[in-house]
Amino acid sequence: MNFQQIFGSLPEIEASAPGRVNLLGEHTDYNDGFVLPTAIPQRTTVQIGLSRDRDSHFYSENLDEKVSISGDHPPSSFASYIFGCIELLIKSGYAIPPLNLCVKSTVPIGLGLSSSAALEVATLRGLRLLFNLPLNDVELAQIGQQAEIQYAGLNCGIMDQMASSLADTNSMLFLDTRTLQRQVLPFPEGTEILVIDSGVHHALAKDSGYNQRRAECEAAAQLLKVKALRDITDPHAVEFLPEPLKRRARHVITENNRVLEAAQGVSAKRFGELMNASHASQRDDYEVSVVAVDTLVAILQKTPGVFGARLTGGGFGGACVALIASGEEAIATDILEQYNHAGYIGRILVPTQG
Ligand code: GAF
Repeated sequence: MNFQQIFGSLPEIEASAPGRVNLLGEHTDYNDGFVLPTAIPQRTTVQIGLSRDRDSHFYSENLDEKVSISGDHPPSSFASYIFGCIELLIKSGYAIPPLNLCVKSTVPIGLGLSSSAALEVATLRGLRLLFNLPLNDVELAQIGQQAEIQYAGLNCGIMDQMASSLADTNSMLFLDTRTLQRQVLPFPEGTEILVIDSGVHHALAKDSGYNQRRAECEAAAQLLKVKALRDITDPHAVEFLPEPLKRRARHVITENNRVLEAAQGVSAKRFGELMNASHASQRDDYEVSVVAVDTLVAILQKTPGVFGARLTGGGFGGACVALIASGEEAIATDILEQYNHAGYIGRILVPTQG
């Protein structure tokens, strides 16, 4: 079903935003640190029109689910992200009337590729267009992040919304999440990215280990007497912390250092080494990987043509990103076969198939 079939009229506007894959800098954004994502070709599209009654109605083509909102009662599921964006705009003083909104997406859900940020940014772009709102791309990202925190319960950083709002698929967005200063950087020479779904999906919000990791980082920063872990650059400075805070803090510090090194413009070989080290740190110090993902990453890392590979996104399952030699995408078939022999079913997400 499309907008017209669901709402009986044509939409006034359409807007879209991409998912992202993070190449380096995991779990650093809520520590005021550095990240290096790029946009992926998969996008979320929203179509919006004015509601004919006093309620807003949101329809997801992917889920074939319609949610109606009366008053300011918060919904759950996909509608919470849209509702959150609209509520935050209303609270900022913008007059947003009841709406009909239809969403469809090619960004896979629960794989660490920012399906929720793509929905937030697409929604906010649509509302900016429809109501001529004086908001820039950074402000859109900030509102999207708040929608996620306040209405979806994930105490996230700002990487995903900034990447969805500002990144493109041809370059990396080097972002300082404290100052929001950013630089568009080329991929290492002679490389492209490969993203593979591990087949193990996650749900990050609310009760997952994600919010717990963030709380552990904040506790570590407090014991280290700094505003955020970004303010520590020497991993030895955390030796006195109790476990697991020591390992959590060590991951964040070494991960920030890896992003800063990569952003200097290193060779493909060195970039790959930094990705491999990032995976080990996520697995051993931050404990956000799972066996299936470790298996896929190990296969990727020993495949000729792959410079480096790691878990990407929030973790606890999801997708793996690899930096590979340009033109070598065919290696993915063999990688999937090996992964299959190990008992899992993977799927190539980037480059997009067909
Ligand atoms: C999720 C969050 F939404 C981001 O803010 C970031 O913390 C990421 O996990 C981990 O790097 O995608």
